[in-house]
Amino acid sequence: MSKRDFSDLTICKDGQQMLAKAREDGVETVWDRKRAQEPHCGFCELGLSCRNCAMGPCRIDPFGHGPQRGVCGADAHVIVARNVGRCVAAGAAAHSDHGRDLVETLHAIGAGETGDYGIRDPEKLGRIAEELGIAAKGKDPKALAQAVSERLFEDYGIRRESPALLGRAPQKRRDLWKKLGITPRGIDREIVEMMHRTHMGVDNEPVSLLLHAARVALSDGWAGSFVATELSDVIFGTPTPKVSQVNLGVLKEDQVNILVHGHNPIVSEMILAATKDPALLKAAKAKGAAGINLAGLCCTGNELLMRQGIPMAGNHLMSELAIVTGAVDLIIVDYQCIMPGLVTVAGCYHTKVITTSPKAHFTGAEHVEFTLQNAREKAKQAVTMAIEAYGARNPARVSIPGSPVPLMTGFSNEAILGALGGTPAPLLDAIKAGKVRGAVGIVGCNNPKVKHDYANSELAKELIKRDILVLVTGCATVSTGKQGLLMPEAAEMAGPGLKAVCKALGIPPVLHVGSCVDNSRIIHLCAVLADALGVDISDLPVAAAAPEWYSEKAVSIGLYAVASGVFTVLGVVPPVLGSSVVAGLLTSGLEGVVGATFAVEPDPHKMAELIDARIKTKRLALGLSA
Ligand code: BF8
Ligand code: SF4
Repeated sequence: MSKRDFSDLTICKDGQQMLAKAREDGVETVWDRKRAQEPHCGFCELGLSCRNCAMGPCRIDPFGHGPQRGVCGADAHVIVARNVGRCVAAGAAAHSDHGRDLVETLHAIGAGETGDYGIRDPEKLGRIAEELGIAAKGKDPKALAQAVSERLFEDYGIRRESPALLGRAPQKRRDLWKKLGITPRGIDREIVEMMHRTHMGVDNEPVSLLLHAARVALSDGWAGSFVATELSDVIFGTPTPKVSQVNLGVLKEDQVNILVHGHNPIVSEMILAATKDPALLKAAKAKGAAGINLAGLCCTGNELLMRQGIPMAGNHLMSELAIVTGAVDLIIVDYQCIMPGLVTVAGCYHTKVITTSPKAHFTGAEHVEFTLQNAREKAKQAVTMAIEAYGARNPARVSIPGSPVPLMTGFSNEAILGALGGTPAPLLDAIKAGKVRGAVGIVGCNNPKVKHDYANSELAKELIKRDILVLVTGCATVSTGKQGLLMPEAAEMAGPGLKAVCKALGIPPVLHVGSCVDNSRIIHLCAVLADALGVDISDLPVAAAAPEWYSEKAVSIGLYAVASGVFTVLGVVPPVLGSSVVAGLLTSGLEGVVGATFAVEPDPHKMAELIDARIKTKRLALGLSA
């Protein structure tokens, strides 16, 4: 592949340079492996293959010439719906199990079982306690931590009518869920029930399967992810606006470079603390390094960026390329979205890979297990390993591309409402006046099937031009941040209304609201706006988009957005086209059931048109100008 071709793979200059270096260094990347897989299996792409039991595996012939039923008799619709169900269950499990780790952390703080973690936002803890019916006034934060965590533990398993924070959804929406029988009960319960239903011979009706998938997804969005977000704020601090930097240029040639990768701030926050340890800084200097530099990848990077302003080296598809710089001494991971290929790439350089979670071991990586009791000490051990690895760095193989781009971050709902004077009224006024015509969450990933960062950033540019405020989470943050869209100066790229609002508030037209579990912040904000207007979420001029999605978590997010009433556009076709019933329900039938659907559109410009049309319809229905 010539150098020029790399611009077909990614729009990022730092990415293109590192792809060229990977080629020179003989390193295989995700794009090479994707090519080796092509053509992908056509049955699987349509969702028409099943390996749920040992009478199979089975596949349905989409052209009608071959078998139309699996060995058990399941037809295309059942097979596709079961596959969607399992996909949502896996995504919801990932978010929610991450949330569970934070409940356990909060509980350990309350019980005095960890000296390494504490409560940085006791005020938010008090607010959540009151919301859960626990009197907070005058209570010791540790006692509150215990009471709140006990209640949130119950969201996972014990039979309850609904999760603790579901009351945040508008009453109309909750009534609808109740009517449809999809109010989530326990998080674990919904996920287990999906695994049960998709076992051979249980739920064999696609509509029933999809409704339960919605229930599972709602238990993610309004419970599992919500818990992860809210407790991360309590333990590590609620984000406030600040400026940081993004792209591979945040790596430093003369310093020990450590990357945190994965999702849970429980690990990355401890690494951050260890990088400031005077003894370790001294040790780094003794090795000839000017300091210890920490940067983030993917969602744990987002967590540190939002709260601590730690720079981002890149997103999902940049994780291997970061190592190709030859400047990364240590990459420390917890779980989710960490490609196993990372270990192989690291093996081509001096880079150490450390795994930390008992749930996520990688062959070829060193395992340093973090617990709530040893995290501080293990973080120091990891940083010491990074300093040692720095000594083995080969300067001749180091190439750090580009210079970092500034970005503004930290827009928690508290910060957004704070900037508006403590009430959503000014935002609603701007929406009513048509200055801000609507809001769209651009969420999620990169996928090597899509030109890296192109769809995420192009969609954001198109939307802000149309006076539509954009909120970003997850890997879309880095995509848009690298294009300069997360700085207040980007207001110049927005339409006249949005530009004026951004200038008045000193904010960018694309707001960074966090990691993927923080999409719960977006649906919460939707609920606040809907309540203030006295309408349901499905009446709002809002939408969601996942232009470059790849993960099962993204499917769960998309489905809880839709089930909450938010029109959601996907840029990558999900494996459902093998069933007209499932595809039809997801892209049109759900409208009459939950007031929103999915759409699939790979072209970001057409995607913007679809979203714009939706926003127009919703604005007119509210009696506002288009
Ligand atoms: O949870 S955006 S590639 S890193 S799945 Fe993964 Fe997608 Fe990135 Fe975070 Ni979210
Ligand atoms: Fe085949 Fe049915 Fe078994 Fe699936 S569950 S592998 S369709 S026999």
